[in-house]
Amino acid sequence: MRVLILGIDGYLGWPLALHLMNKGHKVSGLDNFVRRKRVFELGSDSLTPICEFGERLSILRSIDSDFAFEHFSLGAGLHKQLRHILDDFQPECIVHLAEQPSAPWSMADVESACETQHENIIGTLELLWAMKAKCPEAHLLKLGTMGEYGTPNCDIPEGYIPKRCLNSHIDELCPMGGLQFPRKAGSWYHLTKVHDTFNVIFACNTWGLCSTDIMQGPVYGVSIPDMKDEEHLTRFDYDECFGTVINRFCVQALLGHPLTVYGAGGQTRGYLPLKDSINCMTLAIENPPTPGEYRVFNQFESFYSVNELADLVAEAASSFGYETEVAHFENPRKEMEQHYYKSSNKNLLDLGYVPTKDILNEIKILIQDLEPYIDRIKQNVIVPAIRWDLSHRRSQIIKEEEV
Ligand code: USQ
Repeated sequence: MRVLILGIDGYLGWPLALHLMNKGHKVSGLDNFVRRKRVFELGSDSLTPICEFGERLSILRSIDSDFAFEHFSLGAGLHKQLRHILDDFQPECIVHLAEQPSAPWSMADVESACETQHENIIGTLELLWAMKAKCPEAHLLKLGTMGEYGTPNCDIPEGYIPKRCLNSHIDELCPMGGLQFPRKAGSWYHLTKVHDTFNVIFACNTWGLCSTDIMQGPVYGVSIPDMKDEEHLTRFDYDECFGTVINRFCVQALLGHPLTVYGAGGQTRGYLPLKDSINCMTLAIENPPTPGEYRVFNQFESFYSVNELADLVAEAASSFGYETEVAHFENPRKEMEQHYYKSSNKNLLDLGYVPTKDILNEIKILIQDLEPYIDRIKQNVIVPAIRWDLSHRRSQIIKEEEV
């Protein structure tokens, strides 16, 4: 299948390209390298020493000598250029990973909030228009987030309110059944995904485009089986903006820094390892929706609270001789710290997703993958300073009795 990956230089885009090309798909890609730039501006860098994109191009061209790449920014008003690119590549599937993915970055200041909303919402809108003009039959695989739903006090379905009542002990038809499940995003970033959702649904209903909206939980890990050499590793961020919690905890454990549990640590999300994320996206690509269809896949392996994750990372680290302290830090975010959380991921399971269940083992693999790079860790990007209340200051450790 001809697959165009937007954001091919990123944490997910790079391993997805390797995986799809190894499977024989015809891949092409776009990127503007803004992720590299933003991480540098925070005073951080990928922990894995990723090579310049020129070298990455050589790696991809050693798999497919015709591999095509364009330096391109979505959301920059380059409508004609985008239409040309789609015309040239004639993709059957477009994987859209070219959005600003960080909640804290979107909360840092007005510039970051506006850039996030513009890049994500307008970028996707530009893409929808270009698809309508040049490849209306292509499948748009769009990265959304489980964070669109927030943390409601009921089970989270896949996109839509089910026909039966959400509380399983009540066996009644729900009058709201079939409507979109309510959204309650927790950052300017998460809100962009909500807005995208509605724009994509509109394009499917009105123009007959088809799309899979992946509601993905936080991903962890740095390698997948397709990576044979160091230069195949994906980027690995651990700063307060671009590092997700398990990835950050593993770096902290290697550094001997107390694990930074925000607040009470009861915050629960659906997590998945990098290899599962790549497998799930591949399943969605190889099993496209029908014309005009908009479908939702909740993408995660299982649910964990931050406290559970901290204990798992401490246990994994101690098996390699790293004694790890778990600390509670003032929560820089505004979020519920104890709450009900349960969600369905039936659509992917039905398609054949086999979740990697042994999270402790995955965390051990991650720690081993990162060990060679301990000397590259920058300690000053660990403790968060971007706060949802805009009082820019580093979080302090909370005393045990105050948690
Ligand atoms: N957290 C800590 N300590 C840390 C970092 C995070 O306790 O050092 C907590 C956060 O407060 C939050 C949870 O861990 O409750 C998850 O945070 P995260 O930084 O791993 O993930 P998040 O900011 O929610 O965003 C990430 C990706 C984003 C994706 C989202 C899926 O960056 O692109 O959309 O995961 S979800 O979380 O389901 O919304």
